[in-house]
Amino acid sequence: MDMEAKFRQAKTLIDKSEKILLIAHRKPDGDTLGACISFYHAFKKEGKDVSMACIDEIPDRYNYMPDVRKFIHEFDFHDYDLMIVCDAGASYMTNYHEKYEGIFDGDVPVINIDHHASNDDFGTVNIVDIHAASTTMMIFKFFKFAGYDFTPVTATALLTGIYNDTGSFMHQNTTPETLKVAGELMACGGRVVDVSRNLFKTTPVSTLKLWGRVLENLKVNKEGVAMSVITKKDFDECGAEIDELSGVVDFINCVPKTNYTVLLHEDENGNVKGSFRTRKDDIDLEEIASKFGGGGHKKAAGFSVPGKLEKEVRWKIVPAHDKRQHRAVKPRSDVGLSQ
Ligand SMILES: [Mn+2]
Repeated sequence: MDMEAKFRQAKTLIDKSEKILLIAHRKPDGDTLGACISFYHAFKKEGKDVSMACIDEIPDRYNYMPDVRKFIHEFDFHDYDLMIVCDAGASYMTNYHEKYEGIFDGDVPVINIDHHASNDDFGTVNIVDIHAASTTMMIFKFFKFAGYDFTPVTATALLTGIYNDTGSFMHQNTTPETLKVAGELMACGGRVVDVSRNLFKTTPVSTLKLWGRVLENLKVNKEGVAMSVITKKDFDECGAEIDELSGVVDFINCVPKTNYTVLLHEDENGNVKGSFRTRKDDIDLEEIASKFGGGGHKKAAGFSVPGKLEKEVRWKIVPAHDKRQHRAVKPRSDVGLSQ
């Protein structure tokens, strides 16, 4: 079915529903939240009774979007005429599939709007476009189809999703279309400065300290691999949580003449996690990560193995009278995996 037919089905469901619940995915990001907030304001304007739900707390950095504090965590889905799940790569990504048995069985219709290849079409209407840069890019098109207004609030929310998923227009999914849509949203009053400042330019001290450790530990080996490590002790000493590490591997994937970048870190459950990134087209990181039981994409992959990180330092004595013959005897340190 083409996109327009799906939009028509979704619009029909929305039009006949009085009480609508918008659902964001767990560990919410700018795309799922921007999607919910844009729908929330459009439906309010249509005179509907709208609620928003997310299993996890909404991070403070999204407070620039009006009504973002109205997200609820618990609900009775039977209270609603329609549920719209935004940006969830699969039904389990909401984490409500276990909490509320039968939630997606169709007693209450579900619109599933998303752009992940992993989407399992769990909705009554499934609007899934794996080529869309963000879910909010799809909602932008839906707004046009449905004739909803772009206000400064809805435009800012939609921009938030585009910014989030294109890494502020730096990832490969940045196309002439994403820039064109962003321009149009700005022209409708979308506040780019609010989005970039809160999403990309607001970092707590604990995160900066942790990232400092990542930078300090960064080394490039003979094979042209840039590698850094973060241990449980680093998290403790910086007062940082695991999720504060997110984004730093992309940040360090910038060393000239390297083949790829690896960031290893210990988690709170006794695992070592590895994240790989490359800027090269001829490197397949999915294959490298699969050697550790992981997976992902060609340019970004990862793995998780039970174990901990141990530093190996090898020392050699350099006799003072014989320096020239022992040129290569600098203390050498390597990072190894031990389980
Ligand atoms: Mn997304």
